Amino acid sequence: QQVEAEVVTFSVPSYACQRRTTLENHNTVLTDALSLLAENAELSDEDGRGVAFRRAAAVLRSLPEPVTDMKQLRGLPCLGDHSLRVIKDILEDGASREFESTKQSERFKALKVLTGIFGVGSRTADRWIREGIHTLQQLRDSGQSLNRAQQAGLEHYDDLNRPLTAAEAEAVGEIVERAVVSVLPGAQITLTGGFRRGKLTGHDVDFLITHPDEGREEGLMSKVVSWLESQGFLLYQKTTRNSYLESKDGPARPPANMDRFERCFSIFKLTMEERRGTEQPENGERNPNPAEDTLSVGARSGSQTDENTPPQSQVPADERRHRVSGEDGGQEEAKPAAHKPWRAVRVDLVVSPISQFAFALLGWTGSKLFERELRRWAGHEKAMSLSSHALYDNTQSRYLRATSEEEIFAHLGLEFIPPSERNA
Ligand code: TTP
Ligand code: MN
Ligand code: MN
Ligand code: MN
Repeated sequence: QQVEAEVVTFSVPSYACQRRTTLENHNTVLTDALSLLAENAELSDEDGRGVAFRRAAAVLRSLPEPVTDMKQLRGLPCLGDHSLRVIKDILEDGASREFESTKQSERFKALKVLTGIFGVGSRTADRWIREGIHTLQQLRDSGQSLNRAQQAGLEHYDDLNRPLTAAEAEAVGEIVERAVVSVLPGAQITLTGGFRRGKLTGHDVDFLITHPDEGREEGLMSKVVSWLESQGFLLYQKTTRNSYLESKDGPARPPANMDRFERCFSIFKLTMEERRGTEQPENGERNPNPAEDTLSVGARSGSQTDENTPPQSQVPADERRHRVSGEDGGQEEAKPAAHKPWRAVRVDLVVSPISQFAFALLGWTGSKLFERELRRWAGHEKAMSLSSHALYDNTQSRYLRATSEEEIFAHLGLEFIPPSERNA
């Protein structure tokens, strides 16, 4: 009992959207293990298990100090038997068999490599694995047909799997700003996603675009894309038009987790340019390695396949498909990446009418678990439906308006959590 009295215990609310989760993590060994098991579950189409591991990891991530003893976990939410077993193995034996064996498994490694291709989801990867394809080279040699997104993903694989820096995100932001200002003066662009949460690196850069006069944003995306294309900034783009207003069931209850904004999944070509004044070393010397120069105009991007990648089912049947040619692949790989004066960068653009802007901003800032928990809180605790478009109160049978994120949290009866504390 005395020992027990000395054990530090924690008190943590159940929903991630009730907690402040910064980037500081005192339990990385545990959260890395649970996150990998979550990823493996998600890649194996076991979403329920995936969410359970994600929630458990998020609880540990929110703790103010390292867990050293299982007793400290008493009373904590979201820790199921399976997660507790993994944590116990690590705390008491120094390692989790399940984590180690999953990480080393051929199947997991192949799923990671193949879904690391932009445009390839877990189902496609699974089909390829069943056909004996485990590596990029095997894919290239296989003659599998790839859609346009997958071709671009394979071609820019290394760039898109190399983390982006905040400076690179900023450089992309300047390009997007130039594009938006050129085609619609007065339009506003806001950084969303991980970089808005203060992450130091990311797999893509996410932007939300709007105009203070409702309706002026209509048709904006195609103009922005045309401008970017004309300036040579785009290696790939796929624009999906807004389907919110015209949908059969809308604008009644918004769907749980899909939004229907006009959006563009793209790959930018970010070129190395003169380093900007602010980033020059004090002695004014230039970085001898051009690959480390600040990218500012031309191309920058990077990312992996993610939720934003259109699911296979959404790829139009008429989309041009190409056979992978082993020879082409070989040539591509032979290119000396180190001397390439640009990099590919994944960029997501979303256009929202100003009336939905606060919801879009909240929905696109993440983290993904934070978003999921906000919707769960809204539904289970408040009888409301939250989407990136609107908040519907099922009890009052009406939409609740909001012009800021703060108002949305207030409608939901939640304390406001700033973006930097949404890193659940
Ligand atoms: P991501 O860009 O996938 O993730 P991230 O920016 O948090 O992290 P990373 O550094 O890996 O890029 O997603 C950003 C947010 O966009 C995330 O909260 C989920 C949200 N989002 C989608 O990804 N797809 C959608 O269809 C909708 C509606 C939102
Ligand atoms: Mn601390
Ligand atoms: Mn992102
Ligand atoms: Mn994104």
